[in-house]
Amino acid sequence: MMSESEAQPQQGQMILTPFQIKKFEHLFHTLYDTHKDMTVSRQDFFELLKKTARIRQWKTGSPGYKKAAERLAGFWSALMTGNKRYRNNALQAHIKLDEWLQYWSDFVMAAYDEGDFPVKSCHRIAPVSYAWHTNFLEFLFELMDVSGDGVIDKSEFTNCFAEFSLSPEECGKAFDEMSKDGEIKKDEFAKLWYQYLTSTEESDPGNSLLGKLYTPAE
Ligand SMILES: [Ca+2]
Repeated sequence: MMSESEAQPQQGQMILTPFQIKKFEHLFHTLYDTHKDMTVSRQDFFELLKKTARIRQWKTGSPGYKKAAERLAGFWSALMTGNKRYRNNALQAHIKLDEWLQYWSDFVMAAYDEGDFPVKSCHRIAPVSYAWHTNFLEFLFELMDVSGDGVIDKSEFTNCFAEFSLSPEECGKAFDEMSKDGEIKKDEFAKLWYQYLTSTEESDPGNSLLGKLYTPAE
């Protein structure tokens, strides 16, 4: 019989199920690799800033734009710091898909350890902080809530994800699966993301967050 410590997966071990891998690939392609060069790089975060400015109609150099630029630069830097151990080349200034998946596999392991959102860090071998990601989700929520009433409605959701090439039909369908009352509150948004990032249950509503799952060409 294995002891508990022997049975536990270790950092660096791939624990994602095929369904979870599909979700993290979809996240990579939809929200992050907006340049479509199969890596996540600083360029993608510049692109995110442009999308942000368009969604909120912020002019370059306006206070909203400046704050968004600062926050996005912080997310990029924290992602690169946390992802360091997963990159083969220390000088590599971008993240490849396999490095991305291993990073998130350890995130999911930490999430299972903590059992709730926000997932703070993975302590199994060496600490990796995920605080940036919790802040990134807060950023996304605030970005979407154009009316500023503290909830996301269907048109706000659709307006935001149009920038990420999701069709209005796809957004409407995703929104209906996630919300019964026509709005998504901040705590509900966090819960949906937690499902997207960790759930192995295909029927969980959070899996609809980024529309239909991207299927790589066979
Ligand atoms: Ca709103």
